[in-house]
Amino acid sequence: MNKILITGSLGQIGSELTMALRERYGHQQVIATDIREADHPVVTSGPFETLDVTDGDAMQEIADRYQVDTVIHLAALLSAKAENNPQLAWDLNMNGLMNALEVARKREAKFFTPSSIGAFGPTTPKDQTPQLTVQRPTTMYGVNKVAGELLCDYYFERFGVDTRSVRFPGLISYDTEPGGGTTDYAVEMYYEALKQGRYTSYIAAGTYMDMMYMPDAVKAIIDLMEADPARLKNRNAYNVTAMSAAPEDFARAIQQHIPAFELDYDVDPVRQAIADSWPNSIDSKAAVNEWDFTIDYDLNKMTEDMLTQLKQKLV
Ligand code: AKB
Repeated sequence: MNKILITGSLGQIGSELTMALRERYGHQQVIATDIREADHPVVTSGPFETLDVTDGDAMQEIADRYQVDTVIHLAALLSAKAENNPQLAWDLNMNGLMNALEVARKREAKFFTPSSIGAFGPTTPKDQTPQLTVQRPTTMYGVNKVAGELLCDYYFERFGVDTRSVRFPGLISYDTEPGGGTTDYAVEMYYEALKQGRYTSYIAAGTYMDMMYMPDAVKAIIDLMEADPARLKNRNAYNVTAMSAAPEDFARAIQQHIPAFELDYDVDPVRQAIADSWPNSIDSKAAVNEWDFTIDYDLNKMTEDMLTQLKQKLV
């Protein structure tokens, strides 16, 4: 990876991945793009271009101008927003992905895009969901993710594009808030614990989903992209997880630092239905076996770091 193009670089993953890749490969080597500009080091610490990923010609022009050899495609609409506007989700998530794959094909570039636990559905085994299993999601986001996994496999088999992907769980981070996901409640809980000392969850008690702290997610992307291709059998996309947790588990972890913190519930039927259709916990053995996937943060270690970082951010 010498010249890396990132789409959605100001989003939740992109804002941290861009900075980590610039530290690792050099600031001029990572070309950040997003549909908007923002007051963020991603825009000022290296090359930045505005890009709407549904404009394939514009993406190709930027990739050619910078002579990129790696494409990391992150721009996407998350699950709850996609459910509110399924037509827009299809356009952005599928045509954006197709454009990014075409750029990778024409430039003979390496390719990464994230899939999600949203690629599973109600008929998937719920606990320790295997790498290879039933994938019949009931959300537009899930349909996009399964189609995306298949499209990435197709580009690898048909055109030899070196496509790689992981099925991310809910990602928890303090730099950039997620927008429009089902697992966002966990991030909101940390913010509200510090701001208000309380949080009202739109996801019901007892709803388990996989989660991961952003430093582990960034490490997973870099480790997978640097992995020996000869070891990669599953490619698109590997199950990865750090914990399986319900709202009350986050509350208990927060209460160890803020004893008066209170959690109550006002369940949103749309996002609850999405959460109920996803696994309780997934099995990441294939990622461990094929590219040595590891994590550094469990729920308690993540909670301690999140609260420390957010306290500094919120003063
Ligand atoms: C979402 O909730 O939509 C995302 C995801 C799990 O893919 N965080």
